[in-house]
Amino acid sequence: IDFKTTMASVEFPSIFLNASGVNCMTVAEMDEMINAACTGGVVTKSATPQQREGNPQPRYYQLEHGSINSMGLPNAGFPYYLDYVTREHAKPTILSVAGLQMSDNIELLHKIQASEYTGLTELNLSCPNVIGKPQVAYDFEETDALLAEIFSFYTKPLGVKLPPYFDLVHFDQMAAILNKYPLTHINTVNSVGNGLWIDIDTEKVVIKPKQGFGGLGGAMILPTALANVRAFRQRLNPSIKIIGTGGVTSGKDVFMHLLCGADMVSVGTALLHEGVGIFQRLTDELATIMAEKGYTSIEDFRGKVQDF
Ligand code: RRO
Repeated sequence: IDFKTTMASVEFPSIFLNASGVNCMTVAEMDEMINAACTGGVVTKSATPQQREGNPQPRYYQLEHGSINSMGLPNAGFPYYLDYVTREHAKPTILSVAGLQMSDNIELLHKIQASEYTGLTELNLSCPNVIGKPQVAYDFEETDALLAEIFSFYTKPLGVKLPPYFDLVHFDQMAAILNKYPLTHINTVNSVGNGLWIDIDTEKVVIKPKQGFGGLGGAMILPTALANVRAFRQRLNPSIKIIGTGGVTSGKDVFMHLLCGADMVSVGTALLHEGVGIFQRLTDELATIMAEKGYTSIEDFRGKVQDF
């Protein structure tokens, strides 16, 4: 079975990507994603203008059915990631960027526009963990104004990383905004922001930053991720592709993301726990499900989830 896919004229050898933040902080980690079997390419850690250490440790904790993190955007700085994606690689790259304020986002995109890089960029509008900074994409007016300003000068392929939404009206409102702009894709969902977990022996929260509040990932967020993929696929222009992110641990989960309309699928928490070998396993499991159902191509079922 052929799992090649094209997004914004970029040809990916497989539908699988890392979720930004996992296995993509350093050149060695990004190379490992590119060189691993069955990956489509690599998404960089979200880059800020300057290098950052991030929040105090411990800032990641594995839960029974997922994870909680408040990393706080540790990254090697925008020039490091721009340099990486501008070099030749065996598979495509997606440059993830995250301004700490609106002026940063504009400045980063001006730099990409002026650079040699012609590949995909993804603007992270949904980091839940920078102390004192709300998730941009929960402010609809601000998101609209930011995209209007960006597309007044930006002509390269650009997508956005979105936080999960939980109300159908919010899907309507955000899709109406996104449909005004020539976005290549959305990536949905970022972690479910500001969850909390407690160790009952110590009676303490399990991560240090933000009094224990952090973004949830992994199996526990799969239903939220599927809902966001489907809701946006039903509302967005067909030209805006969807990277489905959230809760993937098996080929079944990938199959559900694709049924909801995902064009590509990315893996965060499960990649962190299992390593890049997970992409071969997911590919084999997906191929088995497809063979059982008589599907020979993803197009046979993509976006074709049926109502009850
Ligand atoms: O670095 C982080 O704390 C982080 C980011 Br930028 C993000 O977008 N999502 C997340 O769960 N953690």
